[in-house]
Amino acid sequence: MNNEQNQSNTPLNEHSKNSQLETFRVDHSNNNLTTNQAVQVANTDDSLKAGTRGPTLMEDFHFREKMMHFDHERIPERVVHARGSGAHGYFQAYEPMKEYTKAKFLQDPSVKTPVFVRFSTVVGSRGSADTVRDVRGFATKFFTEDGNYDLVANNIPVFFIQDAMKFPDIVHSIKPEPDNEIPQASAAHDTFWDFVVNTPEITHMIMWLLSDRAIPRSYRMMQGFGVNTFRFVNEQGKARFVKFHWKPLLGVHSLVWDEAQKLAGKDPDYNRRDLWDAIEQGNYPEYELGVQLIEEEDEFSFDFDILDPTKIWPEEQVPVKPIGKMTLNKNPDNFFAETEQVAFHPGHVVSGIDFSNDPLLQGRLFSYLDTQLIRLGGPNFHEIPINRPVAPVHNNQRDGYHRMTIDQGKVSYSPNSLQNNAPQPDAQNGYIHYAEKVEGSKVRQRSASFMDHYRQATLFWNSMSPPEKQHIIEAFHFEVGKVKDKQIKQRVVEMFNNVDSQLAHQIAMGVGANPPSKPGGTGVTAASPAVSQANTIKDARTRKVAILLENGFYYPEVTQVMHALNGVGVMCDIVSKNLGMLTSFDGQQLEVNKNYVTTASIMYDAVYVPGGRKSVDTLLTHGDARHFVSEAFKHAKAIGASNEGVDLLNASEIQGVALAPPESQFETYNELGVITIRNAGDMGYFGQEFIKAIAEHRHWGRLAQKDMVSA
Ligand code: HDD
Repeated sequence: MNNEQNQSNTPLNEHSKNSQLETFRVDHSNNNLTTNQAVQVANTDDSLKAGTRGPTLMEDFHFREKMMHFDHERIPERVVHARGSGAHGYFQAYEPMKEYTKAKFLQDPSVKTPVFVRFSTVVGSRGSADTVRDVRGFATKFFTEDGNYDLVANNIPVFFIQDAMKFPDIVHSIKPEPDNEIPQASAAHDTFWDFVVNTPEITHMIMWLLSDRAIPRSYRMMQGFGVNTFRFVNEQGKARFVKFHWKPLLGVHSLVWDEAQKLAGKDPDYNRRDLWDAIEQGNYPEYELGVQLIEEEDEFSFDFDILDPTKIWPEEQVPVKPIGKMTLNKNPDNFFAETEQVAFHPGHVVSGIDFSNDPLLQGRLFSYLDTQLIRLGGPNFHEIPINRPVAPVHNNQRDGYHRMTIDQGKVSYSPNSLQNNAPQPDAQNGYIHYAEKVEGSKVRQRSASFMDHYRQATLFWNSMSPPEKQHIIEAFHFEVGKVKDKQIKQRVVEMFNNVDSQLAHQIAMGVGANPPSKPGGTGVTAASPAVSQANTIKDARTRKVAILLENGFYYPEVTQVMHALNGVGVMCDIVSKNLGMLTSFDGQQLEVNKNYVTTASIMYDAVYVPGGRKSVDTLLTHGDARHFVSEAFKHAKAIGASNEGVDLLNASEIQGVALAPPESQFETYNELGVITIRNAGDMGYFGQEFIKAIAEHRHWGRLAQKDMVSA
């Protein structure tokens, strides 16, 4: 068992972790069945019995072993972030970061450091749906030559609470209620909102949680934030405060709430499947790592406390410096062995990265190690293959459940003379904690600089585009609308009146509460454009389009558009009433990928209806086809239709959009993300416009029209 990358003296590279894991992999595909003691098994269907109708015998060791193992297959799920999906990849720095940190993996742009990432939801249990409204976890383990570094991040840059002491309380309040264990994976219930109205520091986080950030379209299209303030320390011992950011190269994009809820039923694995499929297809997710840096001497130069985890450092004030890129290029071989058993810990740092006194971070430093003891069954979880560093491990820790390393020799203590005091601490290369000066009285108190709970919530609200604001209001209506206690609802209105009076009025209207009792707002008029998804990267790559077809379609038209879409990395599925082959009006065949019962518009980013009289006439008789288009329209998705295909749009609930009329000549109509053309032979321009509309992600200009659609 080779658990050390350096035993082979190969320099660390992209494959170091994979080579280590290879020594643990087992391929069962060409082998006979054995017991765990490697004894070949003759029959695994019938237990050993005294007579064919008699009792099972105790000596049936195969039965007992098989059943015993099965009985113990489950381990406790994570107390939070129970549901997740993992992927392998690598990280590459853009340039040496020597000036700021001595962390080795941030120095050499030619080195590819292996990583394992686990994305997760927070509240739901292991089998819950992916698309619930929740924070998403984004935890990365870097297998560096200096040991493991874990960046345990979320997709929202602030947190619910300021002090880790309150973590059990917030989690108890948001988890299903303890008497009946309802609701699953949801914040829309009394105990959570009871906690909210009694916890003013949560205000900023709630604004983010009720925004589109909490329903990401894909793990490949969401940001990651370290949230807590850390330190970078360079070779000279100079430290700076740092916050970490992951930015997806595909931009930051979200689902809409109606779609997210439907997906939770139709495809509870939506985000997991999306990540898995993208990697299988070679569409490797990429994220840029960035840092915000604040000089130690500027610690008090801001109108918020930089150690307060309920605050962002607005990017307009403290720019994000891109320092490297991560690519995820391999799916795990085994979910349990890798994704379930991976153990992250914000305290897994390497030389050059240190902590700050952020009181949330300080508490996290206890919780993550502690939780692995119950979850993974003992103190040797670092030996589980996925958790093993690729750098060598040498110390005097011994024994414990499931110890795998065979430590040689008599010495397991320090100091010793029998082994020349090995393994020895190294004052030069060892991790040195930043010698921050601290003094103070022992107090259970919060710093006065942590007491402004509303100003950044207003900043966030001010930064939202009109559709983003509308989504937040609708999210309040849903979440607080499900609260039974009237007094809590009223207190929500008063609480968010501290953020913005208009917002509070809107909340009150939807949840049956009274308008706020006093004037509201913080007086903050500034905005931070960086937090709005309206300003994100627009990219059509890896988007999915459904093409609605029946027999008698026009082959050149379909294939020309498909070719153009595939050419820019857009994926197409042919969707029809039945699976099998479809024949064009001139006898060409195309295979159907999905039928209406195995898919729905919610699984796609866009829909295209090609021409062909017979195909469209059949589509017009299918309620599912009309619903497909109407629902895509309601969810603000790009819609394309050519020639007779436009008739299906006319028969759907598409509202207030000028579609190409039957007599129009070769002209591409492009309105609110609905692209149509009639009497066209060459589909080139139509294709280009459709691709642009897909890249746009959603067409919020349709706000009023889409609300008329009953889908
Ligand atoms: Fe945490 C898991 C992220 C605050 C205690 N946390 C966990 C995971 C992520 C985060 C991504 C899942 C890791 C995985 O995939 O295995 N947590 C955060 C962020 C926080 C945060 C970004 C705010 C800055 N967490 C936080 C606090 C505490 C915890 C304040 C307790 C004091 N978190 C845990 C935990 C978990 C965990 C109980 C559950 C499973 C695990 O650690 O391994 O220890």
